[in-house]
Amino acid sequence: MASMQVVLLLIGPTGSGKTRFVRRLPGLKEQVTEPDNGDVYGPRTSKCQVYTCETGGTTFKVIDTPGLRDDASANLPVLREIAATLERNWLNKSNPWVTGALYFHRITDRRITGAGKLGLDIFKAMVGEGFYSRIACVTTMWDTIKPEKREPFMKLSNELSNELVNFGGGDGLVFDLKGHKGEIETVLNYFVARSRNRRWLEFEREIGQLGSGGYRRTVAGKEVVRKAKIGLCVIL
Ligand SMILES: Nc1nc2c(ncn2[C@@H]2O[C@H](COP(=O)(O)OP(=O)(O)OP(=O)(O)O)[C@@H](O)[C@H]2O)c(=O)[nH]1
Ligand SMILES: [Mg+2]
Repeated sequence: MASMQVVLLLIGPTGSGKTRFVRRLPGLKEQVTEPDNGDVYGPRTSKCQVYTCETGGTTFKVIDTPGLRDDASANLPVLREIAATLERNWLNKSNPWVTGALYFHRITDRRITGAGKLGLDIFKAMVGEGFYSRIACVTTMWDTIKPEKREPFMKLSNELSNELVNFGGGDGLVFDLKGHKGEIETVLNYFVARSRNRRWLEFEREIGQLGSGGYRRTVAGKEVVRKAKIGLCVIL
């Protein structure tokens, strides 16, 4: 039997730790060339990058994406880039490529508001209901909080889990990354069993039909345009 391939899409606000997650992948084949200058707030990844890693007999393709932004309209180029990457890397358009999706959130942001909430809404729109059993959240920055001060942050992690469950996100699994050895493998392994059957990520299915140029007409594209209009109304 051919060894199985798990393809994971990383989505989340800028600075939420997607590229750092990639850096920690076990058995990573490519080098992460982006510098990590430790600046939590500046945007860094501007192009999607597909990384390969092999662990436990499974090949993982991990798609690092540009971060989502507070300003809704700034997310359209992000969707365009993801759409183009999906289209470029597909082996066969009648078969989905992406088998799982992860939403990243910096736990130190506390509330799931602003870019966090907007990001989660875009994520929901991208994955679609049929894919809910193949998503999970990752929370980062735990190592910056003293263990005795973590309790309020645990509540936030539960809130995020409830958000996932509320929109039907499988078991609402949230991986709190605390810097422990083996925690990245745990995240990867979660998706191995879940990747067996064919399931379409909504955004991928739509791009298959519309072509990557049709990204604005996807559910996620429409959601971003709607949010951008609301944002403009609030400013006016
Ligand atoms: N201490 C600590 N720093 C982190 C953690 N996650 C991310 N960072 C740092 O925060 C900064 C932003 O992290 P990135 O991984 O580049 O964030 P990103 O989600 O890829 O951001 P974009 O590429 O803009 O979307 C980097 O300097 C990381 O080293 C974490 O869990 N702990
Ligand atoms: Mg990045």
